[in-house]
Amino acid sequence: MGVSKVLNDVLTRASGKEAPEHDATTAARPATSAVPALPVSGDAVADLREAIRAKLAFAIGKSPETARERDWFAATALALRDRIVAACAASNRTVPNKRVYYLSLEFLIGRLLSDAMNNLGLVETTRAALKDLGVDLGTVEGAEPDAALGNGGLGRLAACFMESMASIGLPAYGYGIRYDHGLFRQSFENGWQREAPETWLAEGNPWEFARPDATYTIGFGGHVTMSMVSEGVIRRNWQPAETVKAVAHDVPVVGWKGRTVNTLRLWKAEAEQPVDLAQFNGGDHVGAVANRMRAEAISRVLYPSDSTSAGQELRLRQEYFFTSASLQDLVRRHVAERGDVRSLPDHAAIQLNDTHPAIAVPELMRILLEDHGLTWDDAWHVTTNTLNYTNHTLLPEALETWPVELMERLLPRHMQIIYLINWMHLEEQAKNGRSDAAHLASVSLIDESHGRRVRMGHLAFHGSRRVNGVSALHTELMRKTVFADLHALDPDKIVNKTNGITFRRWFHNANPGLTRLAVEAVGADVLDNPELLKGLDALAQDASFVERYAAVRRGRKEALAEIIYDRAGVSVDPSALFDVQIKRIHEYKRQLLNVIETVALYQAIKAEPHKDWTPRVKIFGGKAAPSYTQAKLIIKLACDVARAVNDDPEVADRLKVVFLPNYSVSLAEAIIPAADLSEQISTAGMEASGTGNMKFALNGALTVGTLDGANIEIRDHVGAENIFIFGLDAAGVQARAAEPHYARDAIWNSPRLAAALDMIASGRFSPEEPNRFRPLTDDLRHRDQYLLTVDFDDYWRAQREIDAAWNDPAAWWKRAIHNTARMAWFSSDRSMREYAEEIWRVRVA
Ligand code: 26W
Repeated sequence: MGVSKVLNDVLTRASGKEAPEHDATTAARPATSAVPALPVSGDAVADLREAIRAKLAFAIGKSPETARERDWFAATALALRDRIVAACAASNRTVPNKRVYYLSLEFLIGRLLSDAMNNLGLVETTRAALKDLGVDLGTVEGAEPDAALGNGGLGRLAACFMESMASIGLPAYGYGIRYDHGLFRQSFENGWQREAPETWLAEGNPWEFARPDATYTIGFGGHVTMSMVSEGVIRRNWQPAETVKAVAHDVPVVGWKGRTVNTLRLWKAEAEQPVDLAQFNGGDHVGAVANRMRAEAISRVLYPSDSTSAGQELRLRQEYFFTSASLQDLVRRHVAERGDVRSLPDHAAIQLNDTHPAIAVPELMRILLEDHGLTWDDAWHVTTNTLNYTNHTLLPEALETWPVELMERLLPRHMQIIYLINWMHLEEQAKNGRSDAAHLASVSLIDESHGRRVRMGHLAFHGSRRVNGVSALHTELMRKTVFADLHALDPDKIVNKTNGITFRRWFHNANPGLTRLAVEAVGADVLDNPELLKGLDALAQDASFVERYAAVRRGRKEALAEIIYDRAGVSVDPSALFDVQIKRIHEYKRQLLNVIETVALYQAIKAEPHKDWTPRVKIFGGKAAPSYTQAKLIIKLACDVARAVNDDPEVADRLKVVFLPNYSVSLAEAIIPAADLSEQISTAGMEASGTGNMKFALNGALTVGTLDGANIEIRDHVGAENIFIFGLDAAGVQARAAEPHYARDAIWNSPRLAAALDMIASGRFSPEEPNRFRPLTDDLRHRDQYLLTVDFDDYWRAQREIDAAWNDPAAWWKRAIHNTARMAWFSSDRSMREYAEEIWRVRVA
């Protein structure tokens, strides 16, 4: 791949005004327009045009006259996939010395077309080829459904890591589940969240290759037999009662400049027998496929809850299904290439994305013991030198535990192995003189305190060589809280790896205008090396640069205003301050704090309607887990407040409130470049890292945030004068939470907060059901687990400071530019290099 070609391509694309285009269900990508395009080779355009035409005819079976947008998308994707395969053949010529295997139950990928075009340097070529065919690239991009195979932060991180590994040339496989239905589609019915199934595969997936030759058998249930293999040596063998097939589906992941193509291998569950013919012939047509339905249920839907463990049998089946298939696959590859399974740690590093694949510990042991005949000690050595575990949350309700009884029934052999691992682990404690009951109870893999349950975090920790947190603060809290006792036994095991984001998606593709500006200012090498963004610091007060920076933002705000009008029916003024909170709805993320501040601001405007208020648009987006009643009520409150505020003529354009439905990766790509203010307001100590915070700051939004997760490191990088920090820090939260009546006292001391709560509780926003929001206000008055009341006044102070800052545009843009200039460290390329060096011990070119 010619480097200059890729640069030309990005340079051309990253220019000009973006016009929004979108279909009804997903956000469109910004399309460039009216740009004096750099010349793209006529041959390349003609070649691609003919390739797309051929795909449309021979793979889709459509003519240009009958093709729908979706058909053009599929034809374009197929034509580009051919190029990826060609690059892949080039990059896979030699067996790498060591591979990374990233096991994750979630990959929140979003759309792939712009990623693929950008990394292949074919955006302008594709645009020109489609134009020849009378088709607009932006429209084709808008026809791609999001691959929403994840809930939120953890799944999106896995997607960023996959792209970065390919871009820095790290040989890697991602392993996950090919869900038929990704994260549910959200709509609002009178402001109440409604969920509908998501159907991204309804018309197939042009990016994937089905690999029926890579199929494994996954067992469930049954019993364990014993046999004497030689004098005194007993081997145990699992005889599952039920088996399911895992069939590989590969999605190629092409890195920057097409250098490396890695594979995301997603497993689909299939029945061994598609139909019971005897039953069918006997007339029981439904019963004949019951077994098949039961097997296929495993890869049917993504569990829509992040941060609370569902604890259901189907979830455990999903976890074991994909973990076992992945381990069988990688062990088979290793043995085929290297002959001896004992050298696995030298050639493979496995990363467990949270505890969802923690069953890998006993499963790898089982494979090594039963299928490869290793001794226990050898198997344990291989396992604990190959596995690593990333923790993404310390919230107690999110820490996975499984009832021993369920594990014994579903995975009897694994339960035996876990007992043995635990027995040796506890024996070791006794040998070291630590046999006191409290210590043993704390480090045991089995929690005996409320029924007997397997602690998956402890299991993953004990079976791993390295365990990491995802921000400096989070890692520190891991050492001090949940894993304190395990940490003391092995103080080098926990390491920090602060999260990152891929700049290709979240800067170059999502914000081509700003990228073009950066390229013009500091040179095209910035596309390869984001550290060069530092050069923008010097331009933060250069009037002409500031003007262009502000113009790019203005263009994106106008585009977002159209989306807001289309989807929420609210008309907003692009010159107002766009204040954005987009993320999963969860009490600890404190969307409710933002809504209550909105109500207080509404009251203040009503009290002094002639004051010079800073015009604001409050933009919310995010999904609530379907069973999370309180989160759904917070959405309803935001919608009810929005209705009241937006309809109040006295408020007019000074305050608008919008809840955009069906938040997604592609919608985020449209919102983030248009944001002026980024809300990162979780209770300190509760957000492990956050990654949205990084996307906003990179794109030049200023952050209002607590000293939580990676916000702390963002402040360290952008400078305290370029971020608005408020509220208690993690230590302050811990201290205050121990005080009795902290919420009552905080409300008593804040007339503004009291008045806002009273207004909500009075039914002012829900006249048809005055007590609707009492569960929210009562909870704040009596419990307030997330210390919203305690932080309210300082949040209000910070927001008014922001109002004032907005009224000094030169100072505002200076801060924004410093944000963009100083965020390079948060590239996921940096995260992946750190993992490679310090966890995986694999060399990166
Ligand atoms: C078992 C149910 C369940 C499902 C998902 C529990 C917990 C999870 C995830 C660990 C929740 C999650 O997405 N955590 C987020 O991970 C991001 C990537 O590291 C962080 O940036 C976020 O702060 C963290 O909340």
